[in-house]
Amino acid sequence: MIRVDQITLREIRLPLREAFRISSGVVSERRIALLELRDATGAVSWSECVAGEEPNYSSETIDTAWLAIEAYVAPRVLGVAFDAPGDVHAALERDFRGHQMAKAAVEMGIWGVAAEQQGVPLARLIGGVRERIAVGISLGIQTSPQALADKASAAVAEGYHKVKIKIEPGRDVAFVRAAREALPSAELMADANNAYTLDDADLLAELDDLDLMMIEQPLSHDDLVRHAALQRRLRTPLCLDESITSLERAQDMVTLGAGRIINIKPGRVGGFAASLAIHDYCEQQGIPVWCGGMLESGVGRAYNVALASLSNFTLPGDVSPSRRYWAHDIVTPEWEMADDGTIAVPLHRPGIGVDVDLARIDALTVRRAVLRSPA
Ligand code: OSB
Ligand code: MG
Repeated sequence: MIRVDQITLREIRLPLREAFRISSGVVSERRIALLELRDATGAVSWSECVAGEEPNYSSETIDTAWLAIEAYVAPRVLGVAFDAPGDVHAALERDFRGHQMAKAAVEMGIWGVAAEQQGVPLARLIGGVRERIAVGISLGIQTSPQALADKASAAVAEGYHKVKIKIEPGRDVAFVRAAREALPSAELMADANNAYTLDDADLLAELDDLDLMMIEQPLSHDDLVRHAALQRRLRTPLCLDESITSLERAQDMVTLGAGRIINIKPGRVGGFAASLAIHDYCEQQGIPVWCGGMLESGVGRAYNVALASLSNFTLPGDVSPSRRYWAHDIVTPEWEMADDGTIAVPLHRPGIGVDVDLARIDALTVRRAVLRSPA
């Protein structure tokens, strides 16, 4: 049984070490919503909302998520006894459309609290089987093909198992080709964040010659049908990110042939229960999955690392170590990548596996709200 009685919401501002540019926008400082959840037994866990400042990835932003959590999500869980954390997702979906990132922040936090309460590592609670996870890097759009090739080469030298290259019209084939020429045998992929249409199929087909692991979400953020048409034209597997917002959309992808790989971001699908369901479905269907990232702080990263320890996460995730993003992370220990390009799943302690640096978080906090169960 689990009953959360208090959620403290905070917004912090955390500057990225370098600006991150994708086809739909650029971010240089993350505005991050953090949640501190406390249950009736006194167990505490932290979670993170991955919504960005602008609605360029999905319709959610940190500001819509803040409102949704305060007004709609928290009231559905505060003071409510759930048999298990896996029951929260259904309670948040009933007559409540959208706001997946807001829901996920609370739902995942409840998984974190459950792990604390039961005295088990989060990865064990959800059935993780790996002790270490393979790490990939996501490189933002660079100013020139050479700059990209240099960054990609440095990443491979550091041990990264996969290099994801952000592309957009005008910065695509020549850029990816430069990386491929610099790294003939590296695992490379491209991510377009919806920057193309089916009219660009000939251009995207040129990427087929560059031996990519996959091309991620080239077409519209909510599209499946056109991706299916494009997949029929390409040898390279398509991977869907933005379009997969639920188990049902994953099933639709398979039914339509809209892609052959899924990037699971728990924030995008409403949390861990939906992530687990998509993972299990994909495993049955022979669809590999990997864990995507949303430039999370060390708190959100803890959940991604736990998720990526499940058996069908067979491809390297966008789960870079803390120092890739931040001068100083907000957790101790920081997330570190070993020379072999892996991160250890924290299995030696209960909960999410890291401590938050509360003094630092207090210093970074720009707003705060304490939400409690009705008396
Ligand atoms: O499309 O995967 C994406 C970051 C923000 C929004 C969308 C995406 C990304 C990334 C970052 O690729 C991956 C990471 O967190 O390292
Ligand atoms: Mg993506």
